[in-house]
Amino acid sequence: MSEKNRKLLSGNEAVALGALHAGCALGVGYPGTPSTEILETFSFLGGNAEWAPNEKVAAEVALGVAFAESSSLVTMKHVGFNVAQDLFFTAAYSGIQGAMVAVVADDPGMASSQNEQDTRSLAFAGGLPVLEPSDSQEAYDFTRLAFELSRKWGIPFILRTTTRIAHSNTVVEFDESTASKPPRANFNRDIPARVMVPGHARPAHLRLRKKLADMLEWNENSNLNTEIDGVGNELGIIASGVAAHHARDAAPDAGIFRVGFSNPLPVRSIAAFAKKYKRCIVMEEGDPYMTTLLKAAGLNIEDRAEKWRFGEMNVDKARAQIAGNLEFQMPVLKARPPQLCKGCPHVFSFAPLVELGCIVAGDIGCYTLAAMKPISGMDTQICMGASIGMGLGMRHVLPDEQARKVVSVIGDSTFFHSGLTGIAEMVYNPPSTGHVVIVVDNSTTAMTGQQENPGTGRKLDHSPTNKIDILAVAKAMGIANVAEFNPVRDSAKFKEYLSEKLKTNELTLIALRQPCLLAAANLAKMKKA
Ligand SMILES: Cc1ncc(C[n+]2csc(CCOP(=O)(O)OP(=O)(O)O)c2C)c(N)n1
Ligand code: SF4
Repeated sequence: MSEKNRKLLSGNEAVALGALHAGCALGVGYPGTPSTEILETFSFLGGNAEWAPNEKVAAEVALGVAFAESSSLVTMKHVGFNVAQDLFFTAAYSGIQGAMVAVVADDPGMASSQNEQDTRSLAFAGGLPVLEPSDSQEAYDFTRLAFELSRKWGIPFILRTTTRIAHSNTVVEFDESTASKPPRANFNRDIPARVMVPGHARPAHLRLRKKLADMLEWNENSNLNTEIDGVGNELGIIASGVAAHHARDAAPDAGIFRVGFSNPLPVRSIAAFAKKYKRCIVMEEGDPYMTTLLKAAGLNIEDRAEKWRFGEMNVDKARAQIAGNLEFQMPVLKARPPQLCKGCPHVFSFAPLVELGCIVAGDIGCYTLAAMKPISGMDTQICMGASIGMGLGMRHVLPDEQARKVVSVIGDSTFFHSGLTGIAEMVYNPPSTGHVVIVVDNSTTAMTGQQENPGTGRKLDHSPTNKIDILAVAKAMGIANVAEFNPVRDSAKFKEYLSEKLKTNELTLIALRQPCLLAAANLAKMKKA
């Protein structure tokens, strides 16, 4: 192996390289920590990559590529998988003619997310096969394999990573001479396979279950799952992802069964492993996914205490689980609470809302930090795009005086992600007191590291493209009043306009436009170029 084929890569970089070498024709996704760097790296390495407005659209584009016999990568964070779920559950039925790999990055411990759901549980419900790499080498190898297996079985494959896998650097060995070119695309008409009306979907569901059964047989003998013999027969640990390495460090003498292909779970092989040990436990980040399935299959493994489902895994936690030490506490890092940057335009956008005593139905982005002290200017935040619907719900039921104080605040990227349908609801079912939506447009997707979006007029690689005008869209959809202010320079004018519109029963959308401070220099450079 030559030196140039060994690189220190993060899991995300390894996935990007794996996709490139697998001959991926198009990478598409929506940013979200800890998955964002995958597509950026894929593009940097020369791959064809694009940001979609949201994860569902990204998955739709990727499915189109796979229907056309080519190969696609789609990336998202765990909550993005919820957005795309409608497509995935039925794409598992229809199957594909090419290859489609979805990388879904989970965030156990919620370093930068609103929940810590486990993608494996959702994939299991949808009948979607899951691979789980445990380091960057496996992130590279499993990505390449996922493309092969997806094409072999004719189904989208999920590559589930977690924060440590995505962001830790480990050595990756690869052989560039084995890299494939993107396959030639072709479309063959097969209406019953791809038009999922009930008459076609019923046999498609049977086909999916048969495919999963066949895949399970294949997985029982696959080398994606590895077994390390223990010293003696006291303890056996069944583990996946990064937890497998922590298990090995915490109990070097234990036997380890590392699961790399976790849906369909190779229960028979695991049962044979478990039989060799007096005591068997399961170590996994997130839900007791494997624990539940293995116990349901009658394996003699220990119950996993509820405590171990919260947060990330590390060696100390692995030791505590082995010892059954329920008193164990993960050390709390003394970090400064997150704050908006000094001089951030969002600070200026929220000041008038606080002064006017608004009830703010908020959304997700840098501006969510306006909920923190000293601004304390946001009252709700649940998931992307929810600000508009939640604001409307409150307007519908609150007494007149309170209803007139409700505004929805949403960022520019979030507006295109899932705010447009909220606007449709607002026009279709307007509250009797009207409503006001404020789009805090800082010309970028700041929270995840300054990605482009359909409102910036630039593509993923920052080259120019069509730009969607938020005010024109709102006007075209039927919002009576649209206006634009600079929140820093026109603060007084904005406040006056807002307070006037809150008194009417009309629908209003206000765009507050001032670039993110951190992005300003880049934006100026791109404008000049
Ligand atoms: C479904 C989903 N996808 C992705 C994310 C990650 N994420 C949170 S906010 C955000 C976009 C923020 O951009 P914008 O609305 O423009 O606000 P800004 O951060 O620029 O203020 C993203 C991608 C998420 N929380 N949920
Ligand atoms: S990154 Fe930009 S949008 Fe986010 S807090 Fe800093 S200045 Fe504001």
